[in-house]
Amino acid sequence: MVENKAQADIALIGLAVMGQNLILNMADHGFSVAAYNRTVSRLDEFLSSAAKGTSVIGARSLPELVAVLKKPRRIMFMVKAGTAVDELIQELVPLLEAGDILIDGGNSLFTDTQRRCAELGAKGLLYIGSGVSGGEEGARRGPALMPGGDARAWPYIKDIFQAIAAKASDGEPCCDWVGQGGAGHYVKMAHNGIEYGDMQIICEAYHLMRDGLGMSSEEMQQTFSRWNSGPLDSYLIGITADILAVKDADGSPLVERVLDAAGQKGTGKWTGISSLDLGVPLTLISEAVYARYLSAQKEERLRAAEVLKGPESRSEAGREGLVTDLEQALLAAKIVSYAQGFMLLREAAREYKWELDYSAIASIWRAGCIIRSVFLNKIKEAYLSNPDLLNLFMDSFFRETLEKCQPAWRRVIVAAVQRGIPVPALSSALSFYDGYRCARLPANLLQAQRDYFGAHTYERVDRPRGEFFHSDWSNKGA
Ligand code: 2AM
Repeated sequence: MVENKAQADIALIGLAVMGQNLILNMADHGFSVAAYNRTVSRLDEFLSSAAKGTSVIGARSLPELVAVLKKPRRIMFMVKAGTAVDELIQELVPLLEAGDILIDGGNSLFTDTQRRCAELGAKGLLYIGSGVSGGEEGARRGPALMPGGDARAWPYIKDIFQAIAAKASDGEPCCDWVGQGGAGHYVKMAHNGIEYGDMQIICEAYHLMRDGLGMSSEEMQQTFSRWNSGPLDSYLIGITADILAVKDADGSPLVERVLDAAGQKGTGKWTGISSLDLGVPLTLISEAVYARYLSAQKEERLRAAEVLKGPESRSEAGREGLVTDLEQALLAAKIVSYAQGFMLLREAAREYKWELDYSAIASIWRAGCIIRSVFLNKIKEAYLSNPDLLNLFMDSFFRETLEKCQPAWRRVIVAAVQRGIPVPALSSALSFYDGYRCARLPANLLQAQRDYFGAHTYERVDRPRGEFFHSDWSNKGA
């Protein structure tokens, strides 16, 4: 029987796997955690299995949970994003007092977090929306944490959060204060968008190797393993090598038995929507989302495959060179993806008045989360040496890497196009790079077209910006 005395450092609501693992992680670090779940049987099961023998305190009602907490109360929840969060908050609010802290660790849409932060702030409650990345394993052994919201709460949760977070190779915790309002959830959303992009370019490389170059799973497995000890060294390259090594019961590669129709939970889509809202050309991540949609149209593709013709996809000509080129193409596209991702963050910071520390964000992502990689050290360094960096492309390391990789990158795109193998992310990244470095794009013609049919006016290259002209374009040559 739990005595009615405040003893727990923090409460955690929502005992699905992520919630359970975060509790065990906190307990490992010496924090006293009170656990609650709407369906009480889940709590009992947790207390008698995974949490058995730990200091975890079970609470069977929200009043009981609130009563065992030290003040100011710290209550974290890992429940389904959306209305469940609002319902839970509604139930909790009458039980709390000014200064208490609520932390949403789910994948909430950042605009929801903005709204909740403001609403609860008006009631004197401190609201935090925190990105939690790293899946079940991360939650248990050390996730990357991206807390944002009411900054007054940060000193009260910093110790717990930084203790349970993953540690980067230099020992720094992968958790730091991100910014006001929905900044933490926004940065987590962008992380997930980048994750979509990283996964897509890896899949495109695999597609080209498998169908274009006729490589076996063993050969591809060895290739990814090799790449994992170079500049592409990352969690996602590593698990790709692992996946390619797994055999089905009959000894054939299991991955080839997996249906090629991708699922998603929506964070990549949110990232794309935000980029459209903010006017940021986030082409690689958006292509990655569209590639998932196209994959999901399996039945339609099967019918199309029977009638729509393309070139012979398999040609082993220049195979070894192309595999070497692919590594550089992946690296270049990855630079574009992160450059775009940070462009998005910069625009969001401007729009929502957040003071984002880009070096700290790259630092948080270095371990614990799905996009962890050695590459992020370079981004951290780039923003550390120049916090006002206009674009990652402008940093000498990334600029020189792109310069070095681009002949190989172009050869890969040519090889894919000639074989009719889709590489939407790898190729749109190259188009973006070529567009970004283009001093004179064809938008002059576009403006003329707009002025032609809609009298939308245009500016002139030989006059100051802000002066607008209209011409009678239909009066040919006159
Ligand atoms: P449950 O076990 O009672 O369903 C993931 O779905 C987690 O979110 C589960 O712990 C689930 O609790 C919890 N959850 C979903 N909707 C909820 C709500 N409206 N209030 C509280 N917890 C909720």
